[in-house]
Amino acid sequence: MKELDFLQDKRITILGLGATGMSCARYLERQQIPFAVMDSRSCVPAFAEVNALEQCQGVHLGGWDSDVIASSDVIIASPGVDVQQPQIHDAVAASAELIGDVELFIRVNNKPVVALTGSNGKSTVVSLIAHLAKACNINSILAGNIGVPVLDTVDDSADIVILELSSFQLEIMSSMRAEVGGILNICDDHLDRHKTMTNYQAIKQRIYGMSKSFVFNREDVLTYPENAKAQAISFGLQQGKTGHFGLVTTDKTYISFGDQSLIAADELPVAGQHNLLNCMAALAYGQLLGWPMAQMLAGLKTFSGLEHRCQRIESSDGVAWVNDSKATNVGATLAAIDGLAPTTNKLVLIAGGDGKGADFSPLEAALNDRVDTLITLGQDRHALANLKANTSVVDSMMEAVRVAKSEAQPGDMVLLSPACASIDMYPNYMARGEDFRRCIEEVLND
Ligand code: UMA
Ligand code: ADP
Repeated sequence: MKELDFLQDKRITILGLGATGMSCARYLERQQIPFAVMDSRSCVPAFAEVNALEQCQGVHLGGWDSDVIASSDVIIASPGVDVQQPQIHDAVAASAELIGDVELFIRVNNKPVVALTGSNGKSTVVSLIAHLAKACNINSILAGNIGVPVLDTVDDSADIVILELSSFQLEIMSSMRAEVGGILNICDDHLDRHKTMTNYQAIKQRIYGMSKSFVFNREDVLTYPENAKAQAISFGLQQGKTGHFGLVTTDKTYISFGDQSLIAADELPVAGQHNLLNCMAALAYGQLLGWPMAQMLAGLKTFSGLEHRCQRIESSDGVAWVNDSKATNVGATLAAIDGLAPTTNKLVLIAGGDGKGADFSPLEAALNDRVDTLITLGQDRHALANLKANTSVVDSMMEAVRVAKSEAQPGDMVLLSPACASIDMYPNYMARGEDFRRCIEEVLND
């Protein structure tokens, strides 16, 4: 680990006491560096744990304490904290240093890092990169937005750190020099926080300024890196030029590198075009890192995807019930509809939740052309229902599943792919997916 001089004798305030805030508090405790913590909520589950830490100099709950923020030398903000808030903005203007947990990690980390961002597919691709690393006998640590705060991951035997980065994390990072950095895609997301697509894209693009080589999506111009001199590998659904990944179709569809066919799509356990893109993106990382292609291709054949992402739920009624609760924006739901509609007879879609200020209109054509029945729930259910005639607007997941059951016959598919965050009804997308599974079980056993 590198020096911690930048934290010595500084007044440090951690904002947010969720997974990230607690990982920072535990880290500073291990380093014997004093800090204060703050949370907008007046009651936080981590209160007892943080209060018991020797280095914890104060726990401020129930809102921001402006005096404590104003007198901080270093502010460590959790990703969920909007750093444009006036108190934080003013403290930074008056010389406080604003960082996140990933920036702190990068400043003390000695291991090579690769980093990935994008609006959709991040967790799938970073997990795939870790899976390919294993297939190449490389020890990796997987952390970041995927749910494991970076400072909670200390593994001296690791050869490489694989970071999933959100826009919230990238916004307050500057020191990373990743071996490879990439953007999978950029679509409308988190605009309630970042306000404009231009701003959201600029924050995502920060990853290239902090990386030595790049991976980008040839078919999404918003992901193009500006620095044309760095080594870069692209991926896309069309055949790629020499040195780039794409698809070629001869007797069947293959992932290709230039004009060389590498692996047939039907040899992969994951379904849908979006997952072909995800496989290509992961291969591009491995290629830039010099990993052996034959071992990576063998690894691809044993990656079966992550929970709550286009995941089939076992049922005995002949209907394909698919849990895509992780589809928390319009782009993810479009990818799921495009990937799955061709594989089923009738498609019943359950969508809705907190739309985070997004424009739902890009869904309209897919809802009318590819979805047979639409059922909407959650805070933004009416906005979604307005896009398609005869939509069933419901008040609960149980009601959604009951309506879906009455609409679907054997050979049909019921897809939960909300295009929205879950926080209006659930603690997180996992809880929403589990509730979907529980409701299916109950309704099928009625
Ligand atoms: N809080 C405040 N004031 C605020 C906002 C939050 O006090 O204005 C407090 C909350 O009361 C709570 C704590 O901050 O006590 C929560 O912090 P947080 O929202 O940053 O959440 P963490 O538990 O630290 O989890 C974060 C990421 N959460 C967000 O970005 C919202 C997790 O990504 C990430 O896995 C984790 O760090 C580890 O790195 C989740 C996510 O939804 C999965 N990410 C978004 C996405 O994927 O679209 C970006
Ligand atoms: P993230 O971590 O970026 O949220 P995940 O891998 O968790 O991404 O996948 C979230 C959702 O995004 C999935 O449920 C799926 O519907 C959709 N998705 C996955 N890969 C892609 C992709 N390459 N392009 C568009 N959508 C995708």
